[in-house]
Amino acid sequence: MAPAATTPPTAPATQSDLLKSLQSVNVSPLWAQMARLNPALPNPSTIPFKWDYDQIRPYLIHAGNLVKEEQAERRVLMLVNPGKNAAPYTTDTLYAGLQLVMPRETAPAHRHSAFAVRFIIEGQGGFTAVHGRRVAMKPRDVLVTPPWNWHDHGKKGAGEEGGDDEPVIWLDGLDLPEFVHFPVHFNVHYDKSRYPAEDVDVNDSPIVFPWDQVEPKLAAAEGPWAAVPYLRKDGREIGRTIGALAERLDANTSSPSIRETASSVYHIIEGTGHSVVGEQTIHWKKGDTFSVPAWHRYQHFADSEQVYLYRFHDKPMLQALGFYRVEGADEESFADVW
Ligand code: GTQ
Repeated sequence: MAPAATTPPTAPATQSDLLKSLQSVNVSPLWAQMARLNPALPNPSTIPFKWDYDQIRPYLIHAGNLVKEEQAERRVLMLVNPGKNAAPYTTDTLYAGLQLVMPRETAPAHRHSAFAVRFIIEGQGGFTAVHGRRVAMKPRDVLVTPPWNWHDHGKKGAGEEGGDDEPVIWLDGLDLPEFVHFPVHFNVHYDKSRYPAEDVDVNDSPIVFPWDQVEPKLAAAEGPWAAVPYLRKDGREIGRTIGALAERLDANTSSPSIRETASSVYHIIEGTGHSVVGEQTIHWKKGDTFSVPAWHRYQHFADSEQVYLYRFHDKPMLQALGFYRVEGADEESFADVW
């Protein structure tokens, strides 16, 4: 059958008539939204912000008493950036949360597309089992959970070797905001709370980055500021989306000032000081966590004692996509990130 003849539109007399008629054929003029879609500068919605550990910790403990781990699946207080006012945004591309496991609990086994990197803040006798290999979670160590690996977390109680009555608390870093754009996230529950696992020494595990190996590297590095990346044995970043570093900043010194398209979440391992992030000055101390949105110039300043910082960022993802830029560099390059 021949297609039905369409009535040719009458020519609109004005731009405003044109705009009105475009809706009827489900198109929209780019020229009306060019500045929004092709902005002159990166324009993240999140803001520089600090989460105060001493303020948040009591609520985490209350949650530990009121919300059972099986009920929660993961007992986490998510660090919600006030610029977005919604999870999972700690920066526009990074999610952070404070996770708590009580003695003798199990955060049940699951696996998902998202990548996780965890910095252990406090507590003895914590452990995580990743795809059948159980490793200890010691304060200041960093552990990763690669995508699609079964994982459950636990904590030994009083009377168990290495356990006590205190909780274990760590900072989770995940690439959850990416799955808002790529709605391809799967989370599968294992049919038992623990995936069968054997104990593995942290020094023999590719997913653990013990602090006692990182600290000597920071000490050996020259200068008042040093950064040591967490890398896999073959030199690759810990994740395809997320990378992480430990930084040392000597007393009364400052880090280089940088403005880049990567965003970061910083956590204070040790010491006090402040950071200038964009227009804001953020004062911090041990346990605090703060956000550095994309294209906000940032620099850290130590008070009168040495500082250790932990940082995770989205640079691997931006570099893979060709979106990484630092202000003042690569101005003349031709398609080198293509
Ligand atoms: O430990 O598996 O903070 O799945 C958010 C989602 C932690 C985890 C989070 C998760 C986990």
